[in-house]
Amino acid sequence: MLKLHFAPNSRAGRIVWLLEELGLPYDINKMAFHPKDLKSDEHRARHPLGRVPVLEDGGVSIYESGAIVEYVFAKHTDGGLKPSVDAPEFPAYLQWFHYCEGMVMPPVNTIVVQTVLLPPERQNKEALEQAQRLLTKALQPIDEALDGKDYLIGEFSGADIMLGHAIFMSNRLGCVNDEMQNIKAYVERIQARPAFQTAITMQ
Ligand SMILES: N[C@@H](CCC(=O)N[C@@H](CS)C(=O)NCC(=O)O)C(=O)O
Repeated sequence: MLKLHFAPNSRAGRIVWLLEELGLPYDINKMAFHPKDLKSDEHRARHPLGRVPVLEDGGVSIYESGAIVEYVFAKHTDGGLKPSVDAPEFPAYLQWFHYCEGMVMPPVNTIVVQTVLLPPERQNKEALEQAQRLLTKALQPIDEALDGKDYLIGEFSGADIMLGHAIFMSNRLGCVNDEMQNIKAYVERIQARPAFQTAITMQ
């Protein structure tokens, strides 16, 4: 049985969403988003930085949300929610899948640190504003790519589980401006998916 190590309001939600979309059974270890759980010796043995998500599968233990999504597709599905290598959508699938952690999450991380995690006296207005500008720029091409499409490559795919989750987070942080109409509609579409609702309400 797959076992997901989880904390609420984190990237672990991507893996709940994935497993729910695929209808795969799994056990879940719910931890608090707090150093007492995440930085415990027990959890550091699973992830050296004490982060989530981590997935265990028999003798396998794997971290990095994108790697976990690809692992689950390869090991537990017949192709998964991804186009075949020969499909015209395949390059776009790869691009948006990796754009998530590569381009969108770095400024999102800074914004979370500068608004939620640091006490007010240690927050840096310049760092925050720079990250907000960077995120707005990084979201622009996604808004364009979604023009006339329900999901990033047309059909719902693993790229939506990665980048859609990051965009949902960005929107919740108030970083999707009203001109990005395609992204706004995309967030609504994602939020209407039952598997996403299960993931995002899990505590
Ligand atoms: N690139 C990693 C990032 C993992 C990560 O930073 N997870 C955050 C939650 S979203 C975490 O565990 N933070 C706890 C901490 O920094 O102490 C992934 O995609 O899995």
